[in-house]
Amino acid sequence: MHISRRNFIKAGVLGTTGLVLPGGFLSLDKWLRPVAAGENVQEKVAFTYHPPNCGGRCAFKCTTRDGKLALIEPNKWPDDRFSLICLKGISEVERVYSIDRVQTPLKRAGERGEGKFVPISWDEALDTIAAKLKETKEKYGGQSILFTYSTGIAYPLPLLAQLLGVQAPVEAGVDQGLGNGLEEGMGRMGCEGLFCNESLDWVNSKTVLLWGNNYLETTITDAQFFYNAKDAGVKFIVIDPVYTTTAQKADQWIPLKPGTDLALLLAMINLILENGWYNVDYLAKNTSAPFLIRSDNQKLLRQNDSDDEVDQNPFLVWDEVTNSAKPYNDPNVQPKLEGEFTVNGLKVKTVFSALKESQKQYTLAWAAGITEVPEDTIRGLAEDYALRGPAVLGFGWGGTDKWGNSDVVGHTGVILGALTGNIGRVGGGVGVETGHYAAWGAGFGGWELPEEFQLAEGEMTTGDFPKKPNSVKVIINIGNALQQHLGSFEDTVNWVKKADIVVSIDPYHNTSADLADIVLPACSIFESEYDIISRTTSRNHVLLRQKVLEPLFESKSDFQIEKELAERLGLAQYLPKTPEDLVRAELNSDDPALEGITLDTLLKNNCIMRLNVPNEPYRQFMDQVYGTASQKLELYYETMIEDKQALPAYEKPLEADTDNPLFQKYPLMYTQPRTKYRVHSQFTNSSWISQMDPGPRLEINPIDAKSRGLKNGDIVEVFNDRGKLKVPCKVTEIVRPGQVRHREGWWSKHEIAGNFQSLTNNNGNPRQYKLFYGPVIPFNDSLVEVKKA
Ligand SMILES: Nc1nc2c(c(=O)[nH]1)N[C@H]1C(S)=C(S)[C@@H](COP(=O)(O)OP(=O)(O)OC[C@H]3O[C@@H](n4cnc5c(=O)[nH]c(N)nc54)[C@H](O)[C@@H]3O)O[C@H]1N2
Ligand SMILES: Nc1nc2c(c(=O)[nH]1)N[C@H]1C(S)=C(S)[C@@H](COP(=O)(O)OP(=O)(O)OC[C@H]3O[C@@H](n4cnc5c(=O)[nH]c(N)nc54)[C@H](O)[C@@H]3O)O[C@H]1N2
Ligand code: SF4
Ligand SMILES: [Mo]
Repeated sequence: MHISRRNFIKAGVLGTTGLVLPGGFLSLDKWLRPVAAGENVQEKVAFTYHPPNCGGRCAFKCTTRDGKLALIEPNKWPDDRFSLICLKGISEVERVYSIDRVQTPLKRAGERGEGKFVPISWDEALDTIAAKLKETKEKYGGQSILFTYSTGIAYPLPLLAQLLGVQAPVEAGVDQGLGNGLEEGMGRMGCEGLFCNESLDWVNSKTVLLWGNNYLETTITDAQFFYNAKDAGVKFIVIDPVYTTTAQKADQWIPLKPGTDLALLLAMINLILENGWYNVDYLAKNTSAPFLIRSDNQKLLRQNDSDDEVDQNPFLVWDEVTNSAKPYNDPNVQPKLEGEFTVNGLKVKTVFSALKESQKQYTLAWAAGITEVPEDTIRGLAEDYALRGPAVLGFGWGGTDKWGNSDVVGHTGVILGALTGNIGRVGGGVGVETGHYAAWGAGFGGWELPEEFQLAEGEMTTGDFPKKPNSVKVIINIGNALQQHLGSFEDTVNWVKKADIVVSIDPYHNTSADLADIVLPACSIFESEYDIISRTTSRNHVLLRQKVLEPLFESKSDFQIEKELAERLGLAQYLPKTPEDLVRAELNSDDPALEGITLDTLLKNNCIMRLNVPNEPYRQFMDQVYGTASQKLELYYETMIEDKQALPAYEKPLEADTDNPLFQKYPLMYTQPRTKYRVHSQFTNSSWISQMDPGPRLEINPIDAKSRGLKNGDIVEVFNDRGKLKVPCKVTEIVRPGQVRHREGWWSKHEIAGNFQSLTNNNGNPRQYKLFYGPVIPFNDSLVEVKKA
């Protein structure tokens, strides 16, 4: 039987033709009819959490009636402030039965991307995949197989990938641009160098800068902490080109030209330096500001010229007492913050002096010209940040992270926090402050595989695969990693088409599934063959996921799919037998934060317990011990000397820059932020939510609309050399002249033509290869033009 994707959908929407279900036909209207409570109705309650990558992990109390999901309510957290749910969570009651569910294993019947499939049995699907994995591994080695995982999936453990020794990069290429710059200075300590203080701490601040951060939509169930702090008199300043939901509720909105944040941040640094608004004690005690830069090679001066570790070969500082160079960690030393000195005939100067010199050029007038923010506003921003008391520099991830100069933006954050002493401070914090990620954590156990099983070395970041020659012949796509994740849709499609076989494992038949040869129906988060599904940690709590529903249609859980593949490959004996075994292994840990938290106590406590962590909000680096070589906050990045970024220097965007010759052809900057209505590409298919969210649209300023003869609702073509997109436009002053906005996540079938990724830049900054996470995909660093379609 041939089921074309289009007919499949039509059948469902009209509700006239039945859907193919195991054991017969069931029409959609009957399936969706809610089951009311009643004497003969079997009602059950189970607890779970919501895992999509909004980061929230809301805890759900789910009621089923006669095996159908009837009600989702917030579960009660020990810290009751988190007992919330958003509209996306509530909408799961309907979305779980969405017409977009993949119902049976499917095999491609037409061209790749055409969307024609025929149903096949699980045995045929898994036999085919297992045989291909075996054959490819034997012929071409482990690197020829790529397992990709989307963010926030239930069972993201690459155990089978590891058993097979294949490539499995987890999420490389997104959310790491700022981190490249922040963690170089703060160190890699779990994520302490990446995330700000928990927003529960905002009430202790005086000023909170939400920088390219639409917190009220992207951290929606923590919005209360924004309002609590506001009620306590905290000043909120939003720096965003768009008049966002968060900007509308803040005390001040500073709109700037997209991609020019670096100029604003550098001018703030310069103002703080020029006016002496910095904290001398903090700089001398906790940072590398007194370290000495050698005039010969620009490296930091150390005790000797060897490559020995810092404890053998410490950095030197200039000691005020002895007037000589001394190890920075000598307890008697009183380091000078400023000055030029001669050590063994070599001229050196302090990092702080070099910083002062290098930042002088970033004047108010210069920054105002670049950012289009008035000089007075920039001055006010720097004053508020430096002088009003504890201040937060809370970056989002959808703004400055998604530009070619994101690492330098992160670096300026480290410098600003160091100058003002706002890192490791109650009411302070510098880093990412979105998606509920800043919280106390714990050290969990895990499932140990024998030593001989190791992942193959990753060839490149996920973002690079579409553009660079690589060994990949088999792509196992667990969740919608490709269509949604990566920039430049056409590059992604061209790359995927070169593979020998592509497998999509997802509950929903999205755009990526259409690019696959075999599509496997994964269980939704509510379903499993097992009573216990998984565990997670969020917002200082441990949460457990129970089975709520039996697997719908012919779906199988990710765990089961992995297990059945492993069985065919003779590897199943190494895997946990059930997800419960895995959860028990994870909870088996010496970490005092987990004391008393076992599977049994979790079950007794409705699947949610607070970690044994302090009652204080999580705050970064309160001990002022950093994960860097010197354990200090390091301001000078030796890895970046050749790139002239050892101290932060202005760098234009890669593409979306008015001086770029391409700007003459494509004069609009293309921004693709998230929305409260979706989590990336998820919930596009929630019919409840679509009653509020009218669908894809391109937002354009009245000035740009007028000059192109566009009026509200016109269908426009958005285009650049990478591709095009056809979509209705909305004329609105929310976006600046020179900028257009399309919320990310819509699937190709929701657009009139094209895909929102058809236009996005996937050429990362080559400089970032030197940095820990490699280049970030600069989605926002994209130019387009718009015309009436
Ligand atoms: N243009 C542009 N692109 C971007 C960004 C941008 O700003 N602009 N942002 C980037 C960022 S920051 C991120 S984090 C990524 C997010 O990119 P993705 O992580 O790819 O985003 P999602 O749409 O959340 O994808 C989740 C997919 O996994 C499936 N899924 C959910 N749960 C399960 C499960 O339990 N099992 C299986 N098998 N599948 C499951 C869902 O159905 C969905 O198809 O996108 C990046 N892409
Ligand atoms: N509801 C919901 N919540 C989510 C997610 C989701 O998909 N849906 N995804 C989660 C994930 S994976 C992430 S990464 C986070 C992201 O969390 P946020 O960073 O809050 O995400 P966005 O709203 O995409 O981007 C923030 C803002 O950056 C602005 N921006 C764009 N370009 C620039 C620029 O050049 N300069 C400045 N200053 N601002 C700019 C945009 O206008 C936008 O308002 O959200 C998480 N939370
Ligand atoms: S989408 Fe996020 S905020 Fe909404 S219910 Fe789910 S976890 Fe909570
Ligand atoms: Mo993200």
